[in-house]
Amino acid sequence: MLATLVFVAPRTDALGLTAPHGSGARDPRVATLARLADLARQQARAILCLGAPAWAASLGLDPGLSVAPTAPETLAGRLESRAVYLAGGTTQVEILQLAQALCEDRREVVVLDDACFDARPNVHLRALSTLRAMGCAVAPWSRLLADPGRVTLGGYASGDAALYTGRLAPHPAGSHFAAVDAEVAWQTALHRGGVVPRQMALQGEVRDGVVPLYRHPLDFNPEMVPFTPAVEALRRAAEGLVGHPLNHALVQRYRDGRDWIGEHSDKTLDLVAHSKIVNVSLGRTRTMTLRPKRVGAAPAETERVPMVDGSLFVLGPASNAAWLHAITQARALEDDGPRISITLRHIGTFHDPRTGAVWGVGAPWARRADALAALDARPAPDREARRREAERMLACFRDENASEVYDPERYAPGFEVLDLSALNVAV
Ligand SMILES: O=C(O)CCC(=O)C(=O)O
Repeated sequence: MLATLVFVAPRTDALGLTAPHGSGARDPRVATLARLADLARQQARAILCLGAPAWAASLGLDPGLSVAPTAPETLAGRLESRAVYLAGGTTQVEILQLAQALCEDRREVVVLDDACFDARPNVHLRALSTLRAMGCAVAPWSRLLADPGRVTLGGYASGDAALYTGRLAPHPAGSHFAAVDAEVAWQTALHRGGVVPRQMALQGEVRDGVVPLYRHPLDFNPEMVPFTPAVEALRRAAEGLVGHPLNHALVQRYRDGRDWIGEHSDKTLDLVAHSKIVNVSLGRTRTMTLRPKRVGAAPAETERVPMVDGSLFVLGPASNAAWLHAITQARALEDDGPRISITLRHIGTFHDPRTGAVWGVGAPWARRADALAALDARPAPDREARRREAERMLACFRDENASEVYDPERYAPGFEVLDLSALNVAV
């Protein structure tokens, strides 16, 4: 039997939760508990709710799962599974007694620390150290996502963003992370002359020497190579999930918990309209934050997605337009070892490095022949012209970060520069 998940709220006011589930207001702690309930249901875990039926109902759980937290020893005897996870509140004496009874029975008790709350943080911390001293383990709630089954945590951001687990076939040699890490030629990237705090590589569908071109705020794109075998297998799984081609992969390596990427929305200049973006995560869990661009959005509206090993995060066009995302530096709870992310996109702009032609959705010319004819008809743009074009492109990128509206027209009539290198004094 899969481990039991026990939601604890002997007194509903004890957790200091301000916005009950379904009230319309967002309280990130309620959202976390509701996600956890959703996850446990999908994993067919036994769920028990210690507290009032209204508390169970507020998490979207069957109020019938509610049990009064009396007689902890009897309750411990009724829980059949070897491992028991605790979420919600930890400070009530009945909970400490239940945990003690379970530990004495040599069960594995895991306190899901980032899904436990109390209106009085100091009391909460004291309860946590008591639970540790009893022999309870402490882990983030994303630990439950490590089970191999399929889970979908949907409804992030504007509603078209979701985290999927259990979608990848096992790698024949044991680890997708090790395979990708070994076959990718990692490079250092620069933005406005500064080193980007993570390693990068570019792979794509290279056809007859023509490459898909994705422009975003970087001084130079790493050299693009055709998909390597382990990346190709992941790309196919991601294509199966979203149901459209993904011809471009930005592969990034966060060397440890100090590497990060700042808040941004993905640039739509070169994306096929309305396509989805997929982030495959390998290795250590890191958190993606999602924050509404809306002016006046409350900090509490920020959502936190645990990007666990083997998960696929789908970012739909509505969420990309209205929300910013980032990978924050690791916090104490998170494991700060290396993580690889593979961001897969459907690119509609193409570049032929032999001729310099650029055509497609993000270029002034829709067709290759027209791009070539234009190149033949005029002298190559000088450095000042390229600088002006790169400056215009950067201004559009900034505008897209600030605007909640998906508007491909912001980039009209399109760009020929490949990157922002023309903005560098040294170039
Ligand atoms: O590492 C990740 O999962 C996020 C990458 C990302 O946001 C990007 O490349 O735009």
